[in-house]
Amino acid sequence: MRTFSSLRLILGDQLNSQHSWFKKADDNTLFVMMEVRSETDYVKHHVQKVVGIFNAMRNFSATMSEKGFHFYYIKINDSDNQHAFLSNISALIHRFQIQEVHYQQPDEYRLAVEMNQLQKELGLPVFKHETEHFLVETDEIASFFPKKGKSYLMEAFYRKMRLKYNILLDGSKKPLGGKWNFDQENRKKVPSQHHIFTTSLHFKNVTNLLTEIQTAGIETIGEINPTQFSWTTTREEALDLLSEFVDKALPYFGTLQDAMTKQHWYLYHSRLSFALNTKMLHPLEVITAVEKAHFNDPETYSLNQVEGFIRQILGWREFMRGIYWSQMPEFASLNFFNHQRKLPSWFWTGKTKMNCLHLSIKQSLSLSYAHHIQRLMITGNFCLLAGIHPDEVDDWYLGIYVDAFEWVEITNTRGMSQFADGGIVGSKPYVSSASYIHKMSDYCGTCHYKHDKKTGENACPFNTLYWHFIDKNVEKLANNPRMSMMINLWKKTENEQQNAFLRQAEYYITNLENL
Ligand code: FAD
Ligand code: DLZ
Ligand code: SF4
Repeated sequence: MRTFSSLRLILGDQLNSQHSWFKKADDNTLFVMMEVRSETDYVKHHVQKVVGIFNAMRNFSATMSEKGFHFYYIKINDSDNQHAFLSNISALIHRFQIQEVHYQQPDEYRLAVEMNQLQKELGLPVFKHETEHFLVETDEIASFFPKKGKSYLMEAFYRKMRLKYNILLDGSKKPLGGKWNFDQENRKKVPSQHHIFTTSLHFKNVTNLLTEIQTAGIETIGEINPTQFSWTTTREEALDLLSEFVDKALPYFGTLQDAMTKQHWYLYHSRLSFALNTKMLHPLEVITAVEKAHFNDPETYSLNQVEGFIRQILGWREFMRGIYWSQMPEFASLNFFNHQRKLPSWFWTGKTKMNCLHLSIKQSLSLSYAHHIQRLMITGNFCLLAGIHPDEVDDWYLGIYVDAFEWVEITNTRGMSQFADGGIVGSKPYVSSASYIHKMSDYCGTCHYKHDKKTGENACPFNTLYWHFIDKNVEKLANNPRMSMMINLWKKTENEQQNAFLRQAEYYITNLENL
């Protein structure tokens, strides 16, 4: 009977072939991966997310096995699968006479707690390791984010990270171009004559895997075309996408980063989040590829495109992880505005007359993807203005997006988008009326509602829900300097008009299902 002295567990989002565990193959170590119901069922995931993760996990196990590492892979329908990490590991310890267990720090609090129990439950030495993925080490987080409940400024964090990794700096450690941030140049709508020339989709057939998932009875949301699955599920595919992104999309990324259009679902966005979050790609290799493009050809890859992109990964992504680990578990139940409403059922069908929501939700259901501004300023903006309970909003986001893992989902959703943390992540609530959506998209033109109408029939709901939100939260937002202009404007609005706005908003709120 074959034995191994140590077992190394690899979770579905730990597909890091560059990890020091894989420097050299040895015959005493058994790497273990498993498809388990405890992970497929903690939220109802989009079907493409489950397929994507299983497909990427299987590819990883196969590639590393070819390189000589011993892998034990438990598939979803294997008869000995006990569908939980602990019980599957226990069985393997017995079977292979394992003497010690190793795991990499999980990215989710829920699993970190579970893993902390392993030693006690297994009665064997258990060792925790870094994932070697993030740019702030786990034990460095406390120095960047020392206090619970405190507000943090992403911009200050980002500058420290630029200095730490020497990114886009000149010889005297000053930011290239004399500015840390080029956001002012990055708020353009898609120009009317613009021809979109971006990355392409590369399809693969996942029909057999989908059948296995269906046979297992896993409940999912959303749609899939199994012969045209487009998410990258190997490191090679992810590297190809990165290189195509740099060639084709990066030259426009910054300028059109906030734009929304019916013409194209990802526009100049990279679609790299799934590969990054499952660790097939390292954030620094993405950042350096982008920085290098600027150094080699600063005209094509101007600073505003490149800095805008790098900030998302070196800044926002690491910032969100730092917030997550410094604020959990309390963060998961924050509800600053005490919002209590349920999500309208059309969040699972896209059947609403509000065109921006219809398009963004439909796209999310069919592709398991929406870009940042669709997530923040369409669905997120609506949920905040409509007073939806942050738990409901979190569950929806955690389930629907292929890149959704709690550390980056909850900080973006409950924090940045719902301001349920009262301002730990962001310095003001991201709310807007229809004017922002009309300015940044081509959604309003064919909408049932009129973007420039505030009251009466067909008035865009965003317009009065916005003022209703301000009115309801005047006290809560009174000390927020970034909200004072809007609060003052509201206070100066004549009573009669205020009442008309509030009546219209109340009507919409009581009829959320029918919007
Ligand atoms: P690009 O626009 O090409 O950006 C490049 C990369 O930057 C992304 O791949 C991502 O790794 C990183 N990035 C960009 N913005 C953020 C951000 N705000 N926080 C962290 N990383 C960022 N991102 C997730 O990875 N998982 C989530 O579950 C998630 N949930 C979100 C929920 C809400 C309400 C909002 C407003 C944003 C959320 N984001 C999430 C952030 C962002 O929307 C996605 O990272 C992005 O849309 C992924 O698509 P992309 O790879 O094409 O991104
Ligand atoms: C999201 C997910 C799903 C759907 N299934 C699995 C699985 O069967 N096995 C696994 O190891 N991981 C899965 N994952 C990803 C995990 O939930 C992920 O490791 C945690 O969310 C930690 O970030
Ligand atoms: Fe959305 Fe209002 Fe524009 Fe319609 S009019 S697309 S509901 S912002």
